[in-house]
Amino acid sequence: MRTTVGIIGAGPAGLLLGRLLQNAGIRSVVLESRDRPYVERRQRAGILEQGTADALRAAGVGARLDREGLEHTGIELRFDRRRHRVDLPALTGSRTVTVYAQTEVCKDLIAARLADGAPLLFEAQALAVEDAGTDRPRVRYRHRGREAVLDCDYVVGCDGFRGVSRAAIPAALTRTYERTYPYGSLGILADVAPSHDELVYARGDRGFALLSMRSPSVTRAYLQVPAGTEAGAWSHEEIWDELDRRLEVEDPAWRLARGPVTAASVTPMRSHVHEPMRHGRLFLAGDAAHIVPPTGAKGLNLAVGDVVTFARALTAHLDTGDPALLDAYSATCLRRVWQAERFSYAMTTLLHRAPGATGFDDRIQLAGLDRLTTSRAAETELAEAYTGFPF
Ligand code: RFL
Ligand code: PHB
Repeated sequence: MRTTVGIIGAGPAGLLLGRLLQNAGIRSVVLESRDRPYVERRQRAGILEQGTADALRAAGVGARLDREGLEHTGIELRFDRRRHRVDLPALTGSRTVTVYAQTEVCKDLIAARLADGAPLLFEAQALAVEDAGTDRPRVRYRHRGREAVLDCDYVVGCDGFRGVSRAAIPAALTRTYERTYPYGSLGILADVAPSHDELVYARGDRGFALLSMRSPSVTRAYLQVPAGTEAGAWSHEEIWDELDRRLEVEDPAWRLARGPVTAASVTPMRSHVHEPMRHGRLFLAGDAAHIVPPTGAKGLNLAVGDVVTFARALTAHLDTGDPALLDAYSATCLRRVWQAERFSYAMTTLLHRAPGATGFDDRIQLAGLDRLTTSRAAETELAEAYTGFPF
């Protein structure tokens, strides 16, 4: 098989890239190792930055997002039994975020691609990217038990943190930067209306808790847990009890509503950046190139920024013959990536309690949070980063 752009992975990065290229009249083939139900059900991100929601609308896949997405104009910070609301549009000149699950973004993009009749192969596992440094890169893959080759003009590795594309960039040309955090994140979904109408980020003496949502009737919540914790190690009762403790405030009117937990999983927390994000005609996008801890809600949004940048650059190159934007792809993306890395790290270390944290560490965190409630400059920095850096 031959195509212009071979896309490895049908997560949000690969699927949106396929859509953007389709809109620009550029042929592509998407290879995805899993089956469609798996890709459509995998529970992950839930917060879309302003720029991400706008990019989905501009790509023509915003209709259900506009009907069902929940636009949020603030987040709440909790610490020391106090609560503080951060008013996002007041601090950023109108920017907001939208609660719309990654599962729904993927469903919308898959439906659009299939309706267009554009090639999307499920259960097609890329085995290797070959000849990335030449003008005829190829993807070797296995589909329905048979090995095949996809000949491409360009390959974009959107195959996530555990994909194969990164390995096609020679180690001698590569630098990776990594930090693993000494805790994990236990996430649950529960069939109960969210107890607050905006997201709540809480720093407790026993660790971090986050109250989020997927819809007006589904709560999503996270707890900091010791690294290596298994999801089954906590009973549902224990999870609610711990959320209750960490979200506690002076306000007697506050109550955490409990309901049946329908999913629970633990994610290790790490920061990781692979540089460069390009080698010859192979480009990396999304989690294939960088990972952030979930605290800043940046992973999905970074993936969208990368593929918007790539689609613009390739379109300009094919239209005008000028490769300048393609040549700048890695540097352009990495600037934004490092801002998101910095913000996710700052949010994580501000709100999580490390094992062995001292009284001094606690006081520094509380002073940081207190600063956010008393300085418009500090709060503006948070609001700008949370609603997203420009693409
Ligand atoms: P994905 O979504 O991992 O998709 C990669 C796809 O590639 C496929 N694949 C292959 N296909 C073919 N051949 C191979 N050899 C392949 N190897 C892998 C995989 O099956 C998969 O379908 O990467 P992508 O597209 O870069 O998207 C990144 C996002 O998924 C990720 O950054 C976010 O989910 C991170 N994240 C969050 N991001 C946010 O912006 N806001 C959030 O609120 C947020 N919350 C989260 C999160 C991630 C979480 N977990 C589980 C990691 C909450 C959690 C719990
Ligand atoms: C989520 O709803 O999954 C979510 C929200 C905010 C975050 C991380 C995850 O910071």
